[in-house]
Amino acid sequence: MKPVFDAIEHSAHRISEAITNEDLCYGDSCNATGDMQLKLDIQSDLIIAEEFSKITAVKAIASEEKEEAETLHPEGRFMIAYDPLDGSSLIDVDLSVGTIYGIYDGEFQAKNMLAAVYVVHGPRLEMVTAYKGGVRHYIFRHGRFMEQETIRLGEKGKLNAPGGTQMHWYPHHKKLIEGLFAEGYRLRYSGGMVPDLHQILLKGGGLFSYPGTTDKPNGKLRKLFEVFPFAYIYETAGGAAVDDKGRRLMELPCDDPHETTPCFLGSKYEVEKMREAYGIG
Ligand code: FDP
Repeated sequence: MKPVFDAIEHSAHRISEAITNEDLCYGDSCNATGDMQLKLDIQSDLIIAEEFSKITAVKAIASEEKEEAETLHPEGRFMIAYDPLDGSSLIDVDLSVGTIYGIYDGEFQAKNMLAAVYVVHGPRLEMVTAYKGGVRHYIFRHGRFMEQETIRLGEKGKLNAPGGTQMHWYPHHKKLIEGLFAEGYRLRYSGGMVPDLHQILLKGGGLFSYPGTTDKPNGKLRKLFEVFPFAYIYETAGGAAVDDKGRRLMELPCDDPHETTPCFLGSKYEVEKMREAYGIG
């Protein structure tokens, strides 16, 4: 696994350089889910694919920017799914963005996940890994990632990050979000999944939700590229991660690489509140 983590670190550094130094310019292609694709998404994707192609232990990669998975080393062990630059529309207003990785032993199913990693491109370059039961935080300083504290979520937090268009929320979801605010939770939502979940993780807990809505019953966030890695990280940190039926996200099948699911990630207290509001026994 060490060479895989090294490749992720090299990619993070190179993507950070690209974000800092490249002109912002819109490409004329669309990604697989129809969003406009920024030039930086494409560059980040190329950087990551190039770094993984040097690692013989990496059997195949699947990118959020591509329709199909790609085989790199047929004899390799690891299958890696990644979102090269999540929240890239936030770059033109200089908010934080991130890269998300899920590392699998075997096919791309949550039950096969061995490790998950995300990188935050913010005022600083940071990385969080979940591997072998621990969630570790790293900050990039003087040319390398330096390990910080181990991360554990509290039983209950203070932050509420509610995604989705409010006019399309179902009444029970509105009740959940308003109930948390009525308990004193504070709104923290940038529109970037990586920094929004990073903030909740580092500040002790809360709830990030991206529900099914009347216009998007299956939510927006992709299981393989966004939801599974964060579910793995949150559970490893002592939190909970479920869908709108209260099922563990890590137990959901993935039938299509670009499949989405409603998701609720947080500390245990807030996820319990979600179950109550959604009428899940
Ligand atoms: P983006 O569309 O900017 O790439 O899945 C992508 C994502 O951002 C997440 O990072 C973010 O949490 C979510 O979409 C934000 O969606 P809304 O704008 O609907 O809140």
